[in-house]
Amino acid sequence: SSKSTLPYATRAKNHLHPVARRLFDVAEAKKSNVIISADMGTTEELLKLADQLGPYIAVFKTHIDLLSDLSDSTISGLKDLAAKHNFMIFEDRKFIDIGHTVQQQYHDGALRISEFAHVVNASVLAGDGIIEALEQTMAAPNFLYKDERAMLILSEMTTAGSLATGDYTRFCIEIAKKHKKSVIGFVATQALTHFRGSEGGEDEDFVIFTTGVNATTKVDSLGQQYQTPSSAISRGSDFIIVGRGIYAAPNPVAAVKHYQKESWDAYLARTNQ
Ligand code: 6AU
Repeated sequence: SSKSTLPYATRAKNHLHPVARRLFDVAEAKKSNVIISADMGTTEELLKLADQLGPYIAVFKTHIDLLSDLSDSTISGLKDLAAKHNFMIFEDRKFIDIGHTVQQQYHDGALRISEFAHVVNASVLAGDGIIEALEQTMAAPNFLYKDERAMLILSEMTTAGSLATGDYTRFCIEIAKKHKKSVIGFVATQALTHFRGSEGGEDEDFVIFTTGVNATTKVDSLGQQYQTPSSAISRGSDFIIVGRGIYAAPNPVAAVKHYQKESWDAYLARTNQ
């Protein structure tokens, strides 16, 4: 974001979207800009991780369809832990279908995403109809979580050979600018301010979530590519997303504290605090 040199507290005060304000408030309150990517296979493992790491993270990221035993207790357990530890929930569903289908995938359905996820992400491969469809559901008069839901556009990907680059990414920025009622930012590897025309007005402040972050590893065996926490933050990321770097570490709590410190220090340096 072009606002990346400002403290989260300032951005929280000025942001037009309540979900972005809350994200920045949580980050300040917990001194954490870490998102755990909780790619667990069972409810027990998922909730255990949320309880263990909850104090050190700003956001808990789920792939809810990885769970072999998704039930009411998964959803209620997650919501209870989010309240207990003051973290937000990001369902990494990567919506990509036609508007009519994504509305059904988002709201109700087997995964009940709208009930638990403050933030979701969407691909705009099919154009901006997908954003309009999700925005319509989020803003519906009878929607229970109005003003508590938002989305990110998946504007770059971390895998080798990704096609989400250049003009595609620029198109994502254009769409985000047109949908500030529901789009609060991007999943991207860096701030997107190097794109011409990306600098918006005074009121524009896109939040950057950056995945592909690992303090010690460069790649995995399936095309994933990593940068370090301090590299991500210094390139303009606002929140780092870490999966295996934390949950697969010998001691996940020690690991999350390490990532929290490295990325918070990088944020303080970037904002001259
Ligand atoms: O840290 P890892 O590699 O264990 O996990 C990275 C997590 C996974 C991916 O599905 C997700 O981040 N991800 C995404 C997201 C968040 O949208 C986009 C992307 O380009 N690369 C990526 O790894 O849960």
